[in-house]
Amino acid sequence: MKYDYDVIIIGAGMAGMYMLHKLREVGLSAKVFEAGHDVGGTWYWNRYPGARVDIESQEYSFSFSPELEEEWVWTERYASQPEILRYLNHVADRFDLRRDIQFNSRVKSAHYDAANHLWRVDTENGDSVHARFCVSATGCLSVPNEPNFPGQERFAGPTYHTGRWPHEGVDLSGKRVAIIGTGSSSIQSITEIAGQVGQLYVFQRTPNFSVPAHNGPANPEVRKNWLANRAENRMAQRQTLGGFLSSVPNEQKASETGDNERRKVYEERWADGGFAILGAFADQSSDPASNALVAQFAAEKIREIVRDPKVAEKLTPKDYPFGAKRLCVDTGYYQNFNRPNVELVDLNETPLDTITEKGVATSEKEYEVDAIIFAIGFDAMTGALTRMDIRGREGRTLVDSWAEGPKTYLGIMVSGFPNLFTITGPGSPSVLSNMVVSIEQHVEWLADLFVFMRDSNMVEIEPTAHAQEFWVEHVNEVSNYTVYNYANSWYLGANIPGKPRVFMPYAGGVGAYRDLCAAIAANAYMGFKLKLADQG
Ligand code: NA7
Repeated sequence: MKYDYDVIIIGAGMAGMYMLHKLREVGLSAKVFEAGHDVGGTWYWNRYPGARVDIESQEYSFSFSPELEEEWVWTERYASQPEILRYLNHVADRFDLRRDIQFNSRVKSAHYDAANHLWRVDTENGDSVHARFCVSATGCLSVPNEPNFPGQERFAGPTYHTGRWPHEGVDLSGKRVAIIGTGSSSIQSITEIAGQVGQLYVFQRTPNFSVPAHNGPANPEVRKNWLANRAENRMAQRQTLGGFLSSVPNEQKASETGDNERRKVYEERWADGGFAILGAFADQSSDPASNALVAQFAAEKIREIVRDPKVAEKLTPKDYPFGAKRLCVDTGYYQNFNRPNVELVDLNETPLDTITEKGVATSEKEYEVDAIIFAIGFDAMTGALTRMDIRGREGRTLVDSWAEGPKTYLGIMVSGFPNLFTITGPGSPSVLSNMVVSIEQHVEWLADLFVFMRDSNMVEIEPTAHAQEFWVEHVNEVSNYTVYNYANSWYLGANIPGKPRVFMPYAGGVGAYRDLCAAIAANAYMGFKLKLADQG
C-alpha cells in the first residue's frame, strides 16, 4: 500500500522541529501536525508572567548546528520565555521548517494498520494521512491539569491557567488576584506580578523548595569560553547525569564533611544559583540524614528572607526530602512574602471549600478577588499521549496498555505499538534532564534507526514484551536509589486524581542512558523485533 510520508511527527516544539530537520538531512519525507498556531511547543503555550528556563541559556539550546550556536546570542543567563520563543522562530526560519509543518492541526487519532505496517493519523480538521512511522513529540508538560474546584463556574471575573496564558497578555495592575498552586509556574509568576497587582493571595497546598537563579545579563566571557570549547562542552554535557555542566556534582559526602566545610559548600552553591545545590554532596539524594542537612540549610535561608516567622514556617517544606519534588529556581520568590500586598493562605490549615462568585472561599473566610490564576500544573509525561486515540496491534489502545501506568522500552517505544515512537517518553530521562540534550539524543537515535531500516529493507520494529518488562523494572529500581519516591509529585502522577502512582522518568542519568541506547543499536537493536519487507 502506498503511503503519504515516511514519518508523521506530532508536535512542533523543540523535539518535533529537530526531528523534522534531521529527517530531511537523511532523506526521509516527513510532515508535522501541530495544534498551536506556530512553533515552540511548551514555550509557545507557557507565556505566564516570569516564565523562564531553569538551565543556563547556552546549555539550553540546540547543539546540532555549530553555526546556529555561533550566531545566536542569548541576552540573559537564564533566558525568558519570549527570548526562547524568538530563538525557536529563528531556528524554524533558518532551517526552513515551516513548509512541512501544518499548524492549527490537533491530532485526534493514530491507528496502526498491521497488515500494511503503516500508521493512519487523523487530525481534528479532517486530515487523514498514512506513514511508515509515527513520532510523538508532544512534550512532557503540555497538557494542563484542568481546574476542577467546586463552584468555579460561578466566579464572575476572569480565570487563567499558567500553562495556557492568553497570547495577548493580561493586565493585572492594581487588581486583587488569587493564585492557586505553588510550583515552578506559580513561583515565577508571583515574582513577576506581586509588584503590579493591588493584592495577591497565594493559596498553597504544599510548599516547594526554591533556590535563587541569580539571573542577570548574559556574561560575554561565559559565551566566549563556551564557544571556544564548544565541541568538548557538548560532549561533556551528554555524559552528565542531568545534561548540563553548570552544576558539577561534588564527590564528597555530606555525612563525612565537617559542619563549617559543609556550610561553605552549601553557601557557595546557593551563591552560584540554580540547580548547583542539587550536586552539593554525593550522598544528598541517597542518604536521608544528608538530605536533611541540605533541607535544613534551605529552611534557614527561608527564615532569613521572610520576616514573619509564621509565614516562613508555612513556606518551608517538611514532609518530603530536598529535591524529591522538582526544585524551583526563582528570582526573588520568598522576598514577596514581605510585601504588604501579598498574603499566603495555607490550604492545610484552612482548606479550599469552594470558588464563589466573588473569589475563593476557604474553611475560614472568603477572599474576594478580581481574577484567579490556576497554577496547578500538568498531566505530566503521559497526558498528551493518552489524550490521543492511539491504537496499536489488534486495535489495542494506549490507554488500556497503560492502565497501570506507562510501560515502555527505553521510554521511546511501547510493546504492541510497532513503528510508534515517543520522544522523551515516560521511561526516558526527559524531565529529570536538560530537555534539549535528551531531545537531541532521541532524535539522532531515531534517525539512525530509520536509515538502518530503510537501507536493510525493514518495515517494522517493536520492542519485545520481555525487553519492556525489564526496562520498566529497571526504571523502578533506579528510582529506589533516589529521593523521588518520597514526595507526592507529578513525577509519580500524584497531582492528577486517579492517575496510577508510578515513577515515570528514568533517573539513571542522560550519560548512562545514552550509552545504553547506543549499545542497544550497535547490538542489532537488542530487545526489539524487526521485520523485513517480505516477511509479511
Ligand atoms: P507543578 O509543579 O505541578 O505545581 C502545581 C502546584 O499546584 C503545586 O503546588 C500543587 O500542589 C498545586 N495544586 C495542584 N492541584 C491543586 C489543587 N487542587 N488545589 C490546590 N493546589 C493544587 O506545576 P507547575 O506548572 O508549577 O510546574 C511544572 C513544571 O514546569 C516544573 O516542575 C518545571 O519543570 C516547569 P501539590 O504540590 O500537588 O500539593
